[in-house]
Amino acid sequence: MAKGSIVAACLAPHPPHLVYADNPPQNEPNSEGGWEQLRWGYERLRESIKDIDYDVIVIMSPHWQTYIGTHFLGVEKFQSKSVDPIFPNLFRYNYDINVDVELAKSIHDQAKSDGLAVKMMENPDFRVDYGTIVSCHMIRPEWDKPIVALSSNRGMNYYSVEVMQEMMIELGKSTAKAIEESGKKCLLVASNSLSHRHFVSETNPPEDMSKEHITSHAMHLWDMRMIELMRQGKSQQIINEMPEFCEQAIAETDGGALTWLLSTIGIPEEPAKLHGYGTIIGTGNAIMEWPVREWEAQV
Ligand code: 2X7
Ligand code: FE2
Repeated sequence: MAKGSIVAACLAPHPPHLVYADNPPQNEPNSEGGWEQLRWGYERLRESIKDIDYDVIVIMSPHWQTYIGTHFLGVEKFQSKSVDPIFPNLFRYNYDINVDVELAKSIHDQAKSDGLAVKMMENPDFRVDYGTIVSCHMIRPEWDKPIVALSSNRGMNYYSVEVMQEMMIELGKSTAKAIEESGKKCLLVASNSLSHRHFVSETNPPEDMSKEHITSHAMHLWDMRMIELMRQGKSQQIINEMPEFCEQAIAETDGGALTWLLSTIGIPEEPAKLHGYGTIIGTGNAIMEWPVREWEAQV
């Protein structure tokens, strides 16, 4: 059997506003658009990966929070309605998700044998978090690929960003090993915003773009710094600066998804492509792609 591989890794933020603004049939509320900079960024990402053959999306979302280890969706199919707890006016989405339980179990087993705390989530009535749903929808609105979904272990809340990162770096190595042994081609996704300080009230209508901007200059500077580091291939420096970034920008990378993603693709020195950047209720969001398939073709 041929070795499995990662075709591309993506930073793919999940504010439900993006789905709301796109008006897909799965979502109940209707909008007049909005957040086009980011939605065009997702268009560019979809265009960039449209001719790539891959089997499965492997995603970690900070909105599925687990406090004892990392959990994996472990049921073949989830079908229900996801209502955003903070924005029920924007996101009431009917989802129908297929899970690659075989690959999920392989990553779980590898992580377990590498000494990490892990659990398969086998409750068929479990409600899939909106972070996973929004990022997958924006990347692949056809929903024709199965997913492997990993929870965000809140190591940072119990300990520190440093401990969280040590755990995510190990989990990334286990993920990479299991993918290679699976023989499958995977699209890897970290579902999170960058700076995460948001406004506390909503405009009317929510898609009024005359009111949308970053919450502060400091948040802007942090977002631009992180994007530049990604574009320059300085993954190790991103990991080194993560404690300050999480603390000062209240960054959503605190859930570990970006660190896990960088570790899974070997903390690359190759540059990431920026497909788009924009703010959503004041938070900073970048759509990035590490085109791993292109680096491997060069070797
Ligand atoms: O989950 C989110 C987010 N990360 C950023 C902004 C707005 C809503 O939801
Ligand atoms: Fe979020």
